[in-house]
Amino acid sequence: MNRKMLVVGTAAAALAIVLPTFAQSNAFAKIADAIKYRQSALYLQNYHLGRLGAMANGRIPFDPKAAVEHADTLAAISKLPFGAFVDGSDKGNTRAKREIWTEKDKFNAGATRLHEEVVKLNTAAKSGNLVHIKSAVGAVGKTCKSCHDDYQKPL
Ligand code: ASC
Repeated sequence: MNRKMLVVGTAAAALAIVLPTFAQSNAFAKIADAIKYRQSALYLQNYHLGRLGAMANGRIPFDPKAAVEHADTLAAISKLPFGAFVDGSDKGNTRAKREIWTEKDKFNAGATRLHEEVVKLNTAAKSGNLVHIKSAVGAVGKTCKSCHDDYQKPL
């Protein structure tokens, strides 16, 4: 490995460590950036949970290696949306309800529950047991739904 590769590699590694906490610092230049950020993070969660759900209910074949990758990605990203519900971001291109900001403790407790269930899903994926994965996918989905029921404006 030459010096340039080493520098690039080290910078990439540092970025990989810094990025997941970026949202926590609320360092958004514009409110619209925060809204886009959390919507993007939630889109990715929906994608990866959706692939696991499709394996769990037989819509796509069970691929144990892919299941672990999806579960690892979910574990890496499941805190990201919640640093982006910054003050003032109830207005704009968003379905977020005002109650997110007036019931912060309850909202944050839901975020914690999501992450806890995602950690269990990760363990289930690593067990390679589809029955365990199925039940863990359901538990994660329940935390999504509970928060959407309380805090997302209907379409
Ligand atoms: C998802 C997603 C949700 C939840 C919910 C579970 O993948 O986008 O909102 O799961 O549908 O009931």
